[in-house]
Amino acid sequence: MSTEPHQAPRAGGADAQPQRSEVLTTSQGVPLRETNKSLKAGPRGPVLLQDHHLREKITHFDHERIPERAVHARGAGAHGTFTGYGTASRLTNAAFLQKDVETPVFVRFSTVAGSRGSADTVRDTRGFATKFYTSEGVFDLVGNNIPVFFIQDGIKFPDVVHAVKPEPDLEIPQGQSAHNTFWDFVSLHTEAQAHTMWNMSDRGIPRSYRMMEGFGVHTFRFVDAEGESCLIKFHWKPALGVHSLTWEEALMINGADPDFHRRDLAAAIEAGAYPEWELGVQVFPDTEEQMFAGIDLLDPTKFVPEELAPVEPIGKMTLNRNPSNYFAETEQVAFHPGHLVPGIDVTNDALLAARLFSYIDTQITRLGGPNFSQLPINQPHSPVNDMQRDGLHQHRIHEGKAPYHPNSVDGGCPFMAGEGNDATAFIDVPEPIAASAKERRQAQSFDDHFSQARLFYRSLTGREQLHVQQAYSFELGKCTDPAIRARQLQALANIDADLCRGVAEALGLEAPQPDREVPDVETSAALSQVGGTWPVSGRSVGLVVERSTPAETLQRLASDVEDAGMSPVFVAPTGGELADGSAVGATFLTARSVEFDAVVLAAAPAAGPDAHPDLDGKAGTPKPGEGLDPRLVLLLQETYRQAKPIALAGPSAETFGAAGLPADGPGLLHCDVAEAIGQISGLVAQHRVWERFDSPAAAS
Ligand code: HDD
Repeated sequence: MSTEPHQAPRAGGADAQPQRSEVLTTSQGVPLRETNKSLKAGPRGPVLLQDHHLREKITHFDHERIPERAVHARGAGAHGTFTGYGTASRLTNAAFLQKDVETPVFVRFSTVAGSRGSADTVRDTRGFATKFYTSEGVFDLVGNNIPVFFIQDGIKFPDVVHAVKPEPDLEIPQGQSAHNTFWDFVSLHTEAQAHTMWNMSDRGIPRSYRMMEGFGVHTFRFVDAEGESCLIKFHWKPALGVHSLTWEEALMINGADPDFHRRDLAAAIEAGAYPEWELGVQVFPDTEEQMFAGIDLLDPTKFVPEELAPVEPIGKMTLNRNPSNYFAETEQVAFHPGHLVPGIDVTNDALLAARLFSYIDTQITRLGGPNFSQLPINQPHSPVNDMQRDGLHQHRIHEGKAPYHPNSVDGGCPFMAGEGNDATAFIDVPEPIAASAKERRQAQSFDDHFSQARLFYRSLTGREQLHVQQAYSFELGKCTDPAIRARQLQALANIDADLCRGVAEALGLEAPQPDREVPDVETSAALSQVGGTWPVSGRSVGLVVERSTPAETLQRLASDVEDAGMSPVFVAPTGGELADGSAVGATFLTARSVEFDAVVLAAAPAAGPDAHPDLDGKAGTPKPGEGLDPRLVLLLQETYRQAKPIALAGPSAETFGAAGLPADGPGLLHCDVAEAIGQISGLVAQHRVWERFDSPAAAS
């Protein structure tokens, strides 16, 4: 079964409008003879107002930009398919979750704080929003890569966003939380501490959108055909595992390739390494208390450890097509947590309530009116038969005379679901509302702001904990207000004494004592990213070669990398053609270590006259023809520092020493061309050579 597009002109489909070979016209379809010169009174005379083409062209250009999203402005999207496993059938009658039902999807990943042109690898939460074009209408799952949120009530959203966005006087810093106002807010408003802890961990700097989990955050409801309901939390699990950059990599990438995540997603899809996630749910009984294991399921600053409620897989998503036009698709896509389908309903989470209002409201400004769901990327693939009429940018030509219900003028059309037809309708769960006084107050079960931050921190390995400590030290080191630092240290003292001590030491301050009792926690092994092996699909391998590298070596290495599902990039001292006719993918000047998950040397070029002088000071200054090219030394040292595997497939084992690396360092291989990629991919599957971090020349 599949949900075919209905009535919508599909981006990239037959109605797409590429640059065509036909005659250039005005917007009114009038053919043009000239578009490069304006109409003037003589070749050097003034431009004439009557030049309609000039005015039309410039006017359209003047209005090409729309307001960027207030949050999540920077993003990347992709099309794909979701297939239901049928395992959710016992819990919900949502059609797209039934067995083998295929549903088209569009996903937009994003950072939260930065503006549309900001860098991809800043420390931040990532958005993970999925639009399912189901046979029963659009369902949007608008989640993040972190399962908890900063605030418990949507009325605080403008506050947290104003605090993290650039400070308003100078609009500094861009896409960063390392500044006074952010830490001022989270230290005063301690319910933000759990989310902040996740941000300071490696989850805040993902290796790739393809390697992130996604979370619906709120508790939702599933409802079956009999009206039985249960509470659920949505989880996306990436097939490639959850992996992160090191902080040093993130900083370097921000300069070397600010589009790193966007490029990585598109390149993997282009190479056929289609990213995949399994959708799963944690299931809880829909009791009156809506509590589970002492956790208030309506508190979005809390998550439920998987050890207490396992994630049950209910379907799989594959992203297999890049957008053909960024603006039309990725920019104009409009998500909304209120876009629900029969079988899925909301709960009384106060954060969700504000979202149900906010998203439709924001689209009206951003997309210029109430008809944004008529944009191709937002159109449901199921029939739309609403009674909304007119408004800015109305694209439909509605027929009939009676867009109201009930009516007799148009024969009573359209009818309600169930009135002589078999359409399934959205049913609101008839949840009893307890009689209570109106009040601006939070339940007591929302009061504990620290134990889940502690739970997360204590579940990490020592290496990951060190990263957290370094991240807090960096961010608070950028805070210039001593009172804010002191207040945040107090919050850390309540979370974990060792963490607090480490950060205090880095800041040159005294570690405070806890100022309250925080309930102790069971740790959750599922939260650590270290350990395990994962598919290497779409990983990038730098193959260092030179013009003289034999064609068979080039071909063997490239085909072995591709056969392993990874992407080869030939890196050579200069650009041009290689012995097998293929092109150099990156030169020593343009390539940077952070672009590769592993490096294999088929050659070890010596310093040449083209060595970049700026790098000579850093990497030694061999004379031309003597010693390794200093740019190669830099590439190898950085790759080593970031604990990524390096193989010598040709050059002698002394090459490691010549690059200043310990010959017996972990993850340094010396092998035949025929074995190199097999050995390398075994190490890439672990994401990093973790034991390398314990050796002196490595970063942490
Ligand atoms: Fe939000 C965008 C995720 C709370 C108001 N949000 C937005 C996007 C994601 C999230 C992924 C980008 C969608 C896209 O790619 O177009 N937001 C979340 C999550 C939240 C959350 C997981 C908490 C669990 N958001 C939240 C609250 C409010 C908003 C409490 C307001 C009361 N969010 C917005 C917004 C945005 C948005 C301002 C900006 C652009 C848009 O909606 O379409 O309305």
